[in-house]
Amino acid sequence: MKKLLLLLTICVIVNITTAQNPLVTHIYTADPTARVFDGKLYVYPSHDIVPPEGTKAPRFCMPDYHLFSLEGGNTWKDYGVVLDQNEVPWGEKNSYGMWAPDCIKRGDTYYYYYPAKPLDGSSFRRIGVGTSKSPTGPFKWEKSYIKGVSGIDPGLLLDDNGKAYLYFGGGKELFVAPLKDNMKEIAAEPIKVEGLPAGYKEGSFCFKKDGKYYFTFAHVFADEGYSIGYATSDNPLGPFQYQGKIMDNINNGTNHHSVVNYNGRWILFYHFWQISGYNKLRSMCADYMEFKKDGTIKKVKPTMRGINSPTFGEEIQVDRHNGIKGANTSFVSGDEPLGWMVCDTKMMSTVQFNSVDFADGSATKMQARVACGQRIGHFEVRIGNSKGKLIAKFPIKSTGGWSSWETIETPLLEKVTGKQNIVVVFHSDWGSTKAVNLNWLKIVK
Ligand code: FUB
Repeated sequence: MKKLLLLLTICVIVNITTAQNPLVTHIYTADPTARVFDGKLYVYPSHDIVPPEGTKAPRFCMPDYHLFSLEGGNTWKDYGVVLDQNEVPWGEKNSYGMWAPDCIKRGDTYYYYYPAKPLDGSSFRRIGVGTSKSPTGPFKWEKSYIKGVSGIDPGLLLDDNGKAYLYFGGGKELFVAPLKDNMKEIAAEPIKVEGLPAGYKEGSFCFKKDGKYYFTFAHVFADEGYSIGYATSDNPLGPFQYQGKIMDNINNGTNHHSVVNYNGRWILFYHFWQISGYNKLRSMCADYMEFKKDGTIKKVKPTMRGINSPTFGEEIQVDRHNGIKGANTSFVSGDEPLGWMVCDTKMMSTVQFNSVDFADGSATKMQARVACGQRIGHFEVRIGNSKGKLIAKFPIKSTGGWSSWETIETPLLEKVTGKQNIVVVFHSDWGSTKAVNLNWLKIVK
């Protein structure tokens, strides 16, 4: 754990990152609100940190917000800090309480909503807003919080008729209030979101599909940890009808989420704590979500593979696989950036990774990031399955040890176009338990 935390501290200076699930590994990110603005996918998460030495840390230690956009098919760009806790005009300094935010576009203005601990002590959290002409800021922060709103987890809905709604709260009840056109004041007193089941609730996120409002929320049933539930209505103010779960409890802890339609597919963003092993140091993830014909939502099972579709020059993190046989995955050893690798590879071990984007077929080479302490064997990359078309063959050579990493390169043996599932097949001596450690693959022009 200590080593991981150290690596994260070192890696925080890197502002471009590639990963499947979790989406980024250079900092901890939680409560991801995903939005598509002008066809581009952005994520507005909160930011967990290891409490600085000497800090009387709150339960969650959250000092600021970063924001991200998806560049290419697999690269998440980190724009750095958009708001620091000590820049909140009405906030208590060093409260480390910058919980789940949201951002929405109305007209040509972006509105960023965030909760913070108010200096006036009037509430556990108030909700503030900032405006910008760009989805990535800089935002101009309003001097005061939104009057009449007290609580956490702002979730915004902009309806087709231009009316906006602010959902918020955490506790037995959740609330909604219509916003004025200025988006900085409520147009009416908040009301309870009616029709939700009993139990602790938070993380409101409402979206509209086929004329129906889907109100989603993190929910704690008495006999179970956090799940993600949803309820539907014909009216953004409710009452709603509870429909069931979108995601089961995935290991006791919060499950703040959002839903977005990107490139024609629905995606559920959520968080988990697979890097730190600790549920106050979370990492944002995403998986595809599907609707049944009757408009209900199929439960989403969290995957390692996630949603990305790496293309030229982007890392194909094969350890975030769609299927593995005869091999394992573990944290990368040595001086590599934080992440996982495929290890314990043996004769005929395979690992499958779906949806690599070969685009127009202009890739000519494939690279592999490997560490190896022996000299026997090779590994192949095939299309579709372990007997599919062979597109690359990498000889196995010692790199000086199982934690000494090198990038090796081989020509692509076939022209491949479009999105393809690839399978890596390892060859070594029968009986040998380690052929090569594989961190990532890359297709290059
Ligand atoms: O991240 C801090 C809080 O935990 C969020 O505001 C809640 O939704 C939960 O995820």
